[in-house]
Amino acid sequence: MNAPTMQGLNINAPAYVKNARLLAWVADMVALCKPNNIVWCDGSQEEYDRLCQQLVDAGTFKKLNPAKRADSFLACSDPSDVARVEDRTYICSAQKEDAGPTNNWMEPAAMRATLQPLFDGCMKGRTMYVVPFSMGPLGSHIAHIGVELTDSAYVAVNQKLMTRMGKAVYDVLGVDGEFVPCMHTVGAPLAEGQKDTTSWPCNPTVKYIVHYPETREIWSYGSGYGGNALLGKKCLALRIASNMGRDQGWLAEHMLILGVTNPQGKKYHIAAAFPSACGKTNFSMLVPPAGFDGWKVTTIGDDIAWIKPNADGKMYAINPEAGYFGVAPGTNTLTNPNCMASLDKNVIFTNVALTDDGDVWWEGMEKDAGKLPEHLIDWQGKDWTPAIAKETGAKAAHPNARFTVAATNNPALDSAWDDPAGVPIDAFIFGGRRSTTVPLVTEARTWMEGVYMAATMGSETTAAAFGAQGVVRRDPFAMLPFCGYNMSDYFQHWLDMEHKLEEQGHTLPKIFCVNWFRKDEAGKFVWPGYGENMRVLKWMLDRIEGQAQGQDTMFGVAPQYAEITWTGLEFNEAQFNTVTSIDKAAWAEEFKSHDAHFELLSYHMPKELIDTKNALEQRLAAL
Ligand code: OXD
Ligand code: MN
Repeated sequence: MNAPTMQGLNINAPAYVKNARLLAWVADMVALCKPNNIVWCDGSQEEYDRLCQQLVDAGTFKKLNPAKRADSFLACSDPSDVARVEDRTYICSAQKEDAGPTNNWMEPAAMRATLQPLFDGCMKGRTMYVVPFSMGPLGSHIAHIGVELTDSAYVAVNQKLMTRMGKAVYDVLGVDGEFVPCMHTVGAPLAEGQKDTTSWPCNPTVKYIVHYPETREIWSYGSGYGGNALLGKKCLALRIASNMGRDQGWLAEHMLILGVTNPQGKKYHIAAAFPSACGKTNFSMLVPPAGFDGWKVTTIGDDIAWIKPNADGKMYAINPEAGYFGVAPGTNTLTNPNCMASLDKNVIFTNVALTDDGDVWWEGMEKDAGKLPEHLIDWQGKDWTPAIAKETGAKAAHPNARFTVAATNNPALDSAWDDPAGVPIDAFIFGGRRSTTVPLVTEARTWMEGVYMAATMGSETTAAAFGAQGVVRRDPFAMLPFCGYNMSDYFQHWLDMEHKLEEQGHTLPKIFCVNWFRKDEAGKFVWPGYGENMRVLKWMLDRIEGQAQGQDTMFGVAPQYAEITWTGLEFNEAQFNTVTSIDKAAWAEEFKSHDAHFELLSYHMPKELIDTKNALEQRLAAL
């Protein structure tokens, strides 16, 4: 099809697309964006293969050596387009207060007026892909549908791996079903006859990631990377869904979901929130260590959970996604063997390095090989050798380099991962990256205390993600960049959940706070982490079963040394104290910093959280 046809507004919808609102919206967006062509994605393997080949022909994808990595590709982005752009991300609620102080805001009409000229003709010379997807198992009462219109074939193929994408979505959508419209453009229109001069078109200077919470719309301009462009993930499944959850009485959370089965065959489900770059994928694929024969950990999700109360008195969670968009650097068979096994075939890699034999490489893989490779092509297409790296500090892979892979590649995938009913949650875990202060694990004495722990959670920034290193960034519930409304109202939503659910006879999940990252005076991590986190997980299950007494501390109930299963690990009581002790002076400073955090969030801050802080401070004073 060519330009005149599109201008004639024949959108060529397949007969099986019957949703009137969808058809009208696509017609409007074609009129606005003026693509040369429209492709209605059906989600088939044939279509995936065709689009991947097209991306190879365009130079966006490099096909990897099939003997090393079957059916896999490497894409390298524009160096200006390598991560989510939080400073360009907006929640455009009607009232500024409803976006809150942690979100960028612009009045909706003003934002629409800003975006209109940018989207006008933004797809000239390009194809518009119509990408229908279900966040969550198709037809699940917890799931929601989105439709992304994008001018990026890279986005279309990533969405095939990351979501339940394709024709079957239209059956669920029917004639009048609801969907979230997700508009995406790389923001690089081509003039008549002009060809791309780059294999990663994007707009190097203008980027907008915009959410209208009241009308549940997403408009993304200028970036082709990750959460900026794969709009089902952070934009729909967190920012828009958190609004839906608030209005409809459920939770949309930045949480992994795992199953853990004990040797007697009893299974538990845990949902755990950690800020970006704190090892969520590793924890969700944990391999139990020595001393845990007969234990099994299985993955339901690695990043996002949608959790709804159920009539049986439990909260049920689904993973709205169907794949993993994980950070590659640091991943190896020591840190995450299940993940490495997931990456054998059918993977899209972005911004990792290319080996001379057509495979991929990233920092951390030398731990498996026992040595660095002699030569690579780095993510920017330059030669890389250990000598160059030593001299210039150049990284072969970008620190935010990613793999996109379907969940079904994961050898530890939970058998219920795609169950439309979801899985019942026994406990929530909240954890940040803190080299001091926050202990290895404590259990909140009450729901309120758990909400306090989550609301004040912080993480030390890593150079890779946020610039300055080692600064504590408060990241409440690990939702700072993802909560689609005022953060204090979100705290209130969590607090209200307790009362509503108790009235309905619910047993609420326990809440735990963890910190795998405490360091000793020499600056070395004390807790071994990774698979060894199983020891902490087991203590939590013992608490659920009433089999561990714990000990009361200022910040919740902590394990006694003897309550942790130490078989297979040398970790003495002194080391245990290093990761569990409560430093009075450090905590006094910590509470001051909670004050500043609550001050920032003072509009609608629940009074109960301030009272909880005062009560904890009194406990500290009494130490
Ligand atoms: C992610 C993130 O990519 O949290 O999951 O940044
Ligand atoms: Mn995440």
